[in-house]
Amino acid sequence: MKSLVLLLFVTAIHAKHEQYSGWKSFYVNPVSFDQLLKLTSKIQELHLDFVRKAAVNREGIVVVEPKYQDDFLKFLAKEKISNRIHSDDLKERFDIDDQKIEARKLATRSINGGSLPYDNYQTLDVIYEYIDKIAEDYPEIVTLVSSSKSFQGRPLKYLKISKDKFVSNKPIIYIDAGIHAREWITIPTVTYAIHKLVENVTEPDLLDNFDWILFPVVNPDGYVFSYERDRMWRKTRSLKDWSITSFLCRGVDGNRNFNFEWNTVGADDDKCSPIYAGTKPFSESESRTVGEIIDEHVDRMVLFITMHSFGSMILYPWGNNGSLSHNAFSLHTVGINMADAMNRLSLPHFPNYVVGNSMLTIGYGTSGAAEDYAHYRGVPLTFTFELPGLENEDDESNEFSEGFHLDPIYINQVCVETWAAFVIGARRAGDLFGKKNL
Ligand code: 0X9
Ligand code: ZN
Repeated sequence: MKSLVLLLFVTAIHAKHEQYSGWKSFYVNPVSFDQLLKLTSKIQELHLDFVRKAAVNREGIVVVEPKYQDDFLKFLAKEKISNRIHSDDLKERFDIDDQKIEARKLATRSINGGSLPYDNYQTLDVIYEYIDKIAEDYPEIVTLVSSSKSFQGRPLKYLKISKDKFVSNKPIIYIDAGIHAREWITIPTVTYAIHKLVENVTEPDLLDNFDWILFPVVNPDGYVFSYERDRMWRKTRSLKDWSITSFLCRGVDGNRNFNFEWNTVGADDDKCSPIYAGTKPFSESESRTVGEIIDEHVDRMVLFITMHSFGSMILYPWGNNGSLSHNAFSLHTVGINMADAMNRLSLPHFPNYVVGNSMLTIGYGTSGAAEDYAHYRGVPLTFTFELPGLENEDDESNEFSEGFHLDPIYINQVCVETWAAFVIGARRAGDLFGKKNL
């Protein structure tokens, strides 16, 4: 029976990811600023997707559709930009990833029913059922908020977790995930944090001393689209007008849409770009909802973390120009505390976390980002986490499992180590800024 199910599944998934048949991804390594500029403008010209952005002497990964592959390789040869193949066929890669999710489902079914949101990459329905159930089962401490909607009308659900319904003046910790649709590994880390705060409490001080806002799927439309239709989808799914380009190129990069230095650097005016900033700041209800939470709670919010992947990094402001905020010392030391906590629990083949200014650490500037907006509004500690991706695994079938599709067998590991970072981050934030509103 099991093998029949698997056979049916394998047949079904072969029809999936068809649009990526023949697509390849390449490592590219510019060694001078001139090469980097030329590479960036070529990528913009062809509307290619930088899966990982290159910097001078830092290898990036670019996805190239079949019709541009010759052109792109000729360009790299002409400019003498060193490169090597990363994945030979994206569709094949994604099919293997799907099989891993299914295998994980089978493996976890007998243990926990196979539908825990922090045990596998689950459908939005499974994740939302979990959020609803937690709110239902723990009404004393959990309040579900779902008043705003995504572009396609899905509720944007977040949980307020508090021992006294947010009435006292406790410092607030905010954590979100899934603003970038394809960064699936981010979502389990936040549902796991909910589990640890409510269902399996091992650090009771965290609820005694803080109120929490946990928003596991900021961009549900994008998540569903990347789950069902296009694994590489990053943006929201909004339509700007009724023009053909609007239909062909939907969505806005949620992390370019915040009202901080909006659309000034590392963002694009072009609707078809993966880093399109939108028509105006907060044009997207998804980023606007995050902005509203920040604005409403800024007086008490001491720690703001937005989860992304990948690269094993903890980033802090300012991401638009690499300058440091007045609070850089605290940002850096708390960042190091969190990275240490994760590195200590990490697996030998996981990269170590690095901590630093967003722009200087990722090697490119970006504007309109959540982390910068929250800090600009007055939250003292704001971070972007780039969760781990594995690149150099010996197992050949894993060559593309880095990045957005970390093998589901590692989800639990990432959740556990990330939770350790949240714990120390919260406690340090409490020590440093817990009295800011009193
Ligand atoms: O580019 C981004 O939005 C983030 N990286 S990702 O690969 N997940 O897309 C990093 C944003 C950090 N930027 C600022 N804080 N400005
Ligand atoms: Zn991201």
